[in-house]
Amino acid sequence: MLKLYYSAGACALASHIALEEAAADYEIEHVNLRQGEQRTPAYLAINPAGSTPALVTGHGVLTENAVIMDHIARTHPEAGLVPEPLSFAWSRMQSLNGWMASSLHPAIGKLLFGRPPLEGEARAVQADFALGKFDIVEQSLLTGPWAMGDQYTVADGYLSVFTRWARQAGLLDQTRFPRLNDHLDRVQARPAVQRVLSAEGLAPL
Ligand SMILES: N[C@@H](CCC(=O)N[C@@H](CS)C(=O)NCC(=O)O)C(=O)O
Repeated sequence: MLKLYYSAGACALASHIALEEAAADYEIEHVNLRQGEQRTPAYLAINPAGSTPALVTGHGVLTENAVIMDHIARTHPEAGLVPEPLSFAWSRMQSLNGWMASSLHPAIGKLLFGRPPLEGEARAVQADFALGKFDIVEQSLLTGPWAMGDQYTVADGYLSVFTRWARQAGLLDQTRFPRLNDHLDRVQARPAVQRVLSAEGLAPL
């Protein structure tokens, strides 16, 4: 059985959604980031990087949402959570997931969860920077109805993590981001996503 280490509402939500959408055989274990559980020797033995998610598989541990989600999707092909593996569409989805991991996540993460918290001018500059990343998705990357067009893929659950954070912080303005708001509503309406949110003690926003 697969085992996902996650922190409620954090980016591991994307991998958790992929597991549930795939109807995978899995269990979850919470890592309390606020209490520093990600830095305990027990957790560092699982993921030396001290971050969530980590997925324990029969072959070893995988980290990084983009990799974990792709592994889940390709080992559960019947769920259809990625375009045809090794097709150009599959590579385009990987481009989007890689960009979210390297660009969107750090930008919104620093704005909302930076330590120490950003204030004043520094916060305003970071807000401009992060919301500019959402502009890119809104205007160019989100072809709709799903991130990759007609097919729901793991990229949709991943994108919803960051739009949830933005909406919760009052930053996902309906006028500026109509497509992102519509997309988040559509993701949160999926039964698998609702089960995952409930399992993490969260509700659709
Ligand atoms: N690129 C990584 C990012 C992992 C990451 O930064 N996770 C955060 C939660 S969203 C974490 O566990 N941070 C640990 C900490 O704050 O010490 C992924 O997508 O898996």
